[in-house]
Amino acid sequence: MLLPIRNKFRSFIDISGFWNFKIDKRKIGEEEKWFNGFETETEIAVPGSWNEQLEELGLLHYIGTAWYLKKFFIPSEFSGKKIVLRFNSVDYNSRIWLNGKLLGENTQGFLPFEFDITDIVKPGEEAFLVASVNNELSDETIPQGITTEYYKKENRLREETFPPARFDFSPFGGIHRPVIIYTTPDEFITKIKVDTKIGSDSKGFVKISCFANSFSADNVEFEISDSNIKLSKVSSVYENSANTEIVIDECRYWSNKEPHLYDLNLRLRKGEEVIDSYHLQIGVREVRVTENKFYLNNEEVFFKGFGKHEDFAVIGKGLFLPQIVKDFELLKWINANSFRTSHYPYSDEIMHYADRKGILVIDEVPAVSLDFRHVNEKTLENHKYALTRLIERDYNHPCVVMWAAGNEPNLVGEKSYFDGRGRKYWKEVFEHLHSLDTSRPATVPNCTHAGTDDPVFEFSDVLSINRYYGWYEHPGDLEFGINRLSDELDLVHKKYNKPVFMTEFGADTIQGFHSTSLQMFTEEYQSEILKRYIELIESKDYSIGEHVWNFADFRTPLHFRRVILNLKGVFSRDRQPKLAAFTLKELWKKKL
Ligand code: BDP
Repeated sequence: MLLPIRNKFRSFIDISGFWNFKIDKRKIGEEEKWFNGFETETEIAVPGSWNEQLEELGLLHYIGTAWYLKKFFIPSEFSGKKIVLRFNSVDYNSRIWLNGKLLGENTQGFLPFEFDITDIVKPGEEAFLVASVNNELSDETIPQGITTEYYKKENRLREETFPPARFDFSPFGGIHRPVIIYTTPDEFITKIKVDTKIGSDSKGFVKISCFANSFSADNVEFEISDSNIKLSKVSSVYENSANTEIVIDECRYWSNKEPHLYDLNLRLRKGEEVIDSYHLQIGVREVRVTENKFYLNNEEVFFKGFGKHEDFAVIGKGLFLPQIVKDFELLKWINANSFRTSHYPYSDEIMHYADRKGILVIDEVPAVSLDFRHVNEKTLENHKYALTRLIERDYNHPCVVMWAAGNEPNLVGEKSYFDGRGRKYWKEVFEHLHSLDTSRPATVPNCTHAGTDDPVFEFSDVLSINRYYGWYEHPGDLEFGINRLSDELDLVHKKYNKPVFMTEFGADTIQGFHSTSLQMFTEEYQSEILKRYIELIESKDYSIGEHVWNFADFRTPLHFRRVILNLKGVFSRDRQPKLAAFTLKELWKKKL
């Protein structure tokens, strides 16, 4: 599934904007055939979550179904082309109708999905699109859901949040990324896969596979260029694909220090006649891990940065371009070089921006806090499918240097995780992941409950550790917390002989709270805890990185532990720095 682009053969329109909107608490919409149109006075902006936009209608914590309707015009120029409807992401489940006809459904949030609508619409005429969107989660979905009943059954009443969630971010609902109508020629390029390696004498090796749904194309012309070079090769199409390898002498490798991108142009041809073309930017680079280091192009990398969220006031999880610019400027300002897409795939726009700005990304699938009492075959199947879809979308991004196949399994310490179920599960997940990509390492951040015997460590290439000693455990007792962590890191490295990455640590902090002694929630406490963790992490020669939790404050479900937001941000939700931001800026100036 390639990103829609405009060129001689392809075009698109973006139908984001105001859409008609109607809540369906009783789930009567399908029965009453709302897909043929419905009356409402409410409008909603797409992209954007419904929660904060329509808080005044009682939707701040709404879990359920809502309907969207948009009338739009299919441009006359789309005539004679194949026409595709693409949602860049809808959270979490959706069913889509066009002109009253059911196109299908999608159950993978945070990822794009499409429908061929050529036979349903007429260029030069209006069409109407209806989506029923539902943000309920279950044992089988990725991420998993939870209900009030479970808290009771599991005797965890004080952990119950509103709305119930297995994870610590608001389960916002809505059409979160743009909705696009795009065209391709009848015979067209469907998929491109780029693999790069670096060689001796500054050589760069670029292997490219081009897939096409073409019965009559003869060959593909592959062209790599930048302001200095232009290299091209032609390969025959055989069984709908063509492959080549292009060697770049004096190659400018992509790295966080110099994120050089080459233009890759592909031309699908009948003889000499071009029938479709596609352009993308690629970076030539290679990553690998040893037992205690992470290398990018044979140079050691130490990761400094954050776990983030897609979260902002009013727009919720909706795509908001100014925020991307701001966040990347702040990453640069604070001397960070990386982030993790905790706890789900981020927008295409963010991934491309990271390619251009040289920010290293750990790309995470939304398998957050899996509870193994409730994991079943279907959960595993959905998990693998989410990985397939993520890797398909992001494979060609040079910024993606590692996959996170999940986050904090066994968060609540269920015993069943250790009875062989956890091991069997992760074995399958990692085998699946490596069958899709052998060029990048993979990991799953581990939590305190799963501890140093976490079965996920056996399969992870990097041991990712999330710890909150000095906060959830040993609150206020930094001394004890740091010593405990030090022992644990040594133990885990010794046991598995793999590099260690501290993927989460932090403290909730209320902007403007200060004290002369170390008190939780003050800006001084956050600053101190981060400093002490960083000193410890950097004292270990097997450490490859430190990601502070979190980049910015973000909205969570209601719970007495949370003052509306998770306040572990180094920046506030509106991106103002707390004291710790200056501490990190100073500390990160020094390292590598
Ligand atoms: C970790 C989770 C993260 C939470 C964080 C916290 O990975 O999603 O937001 O704790 O509690 O367990 O702040």
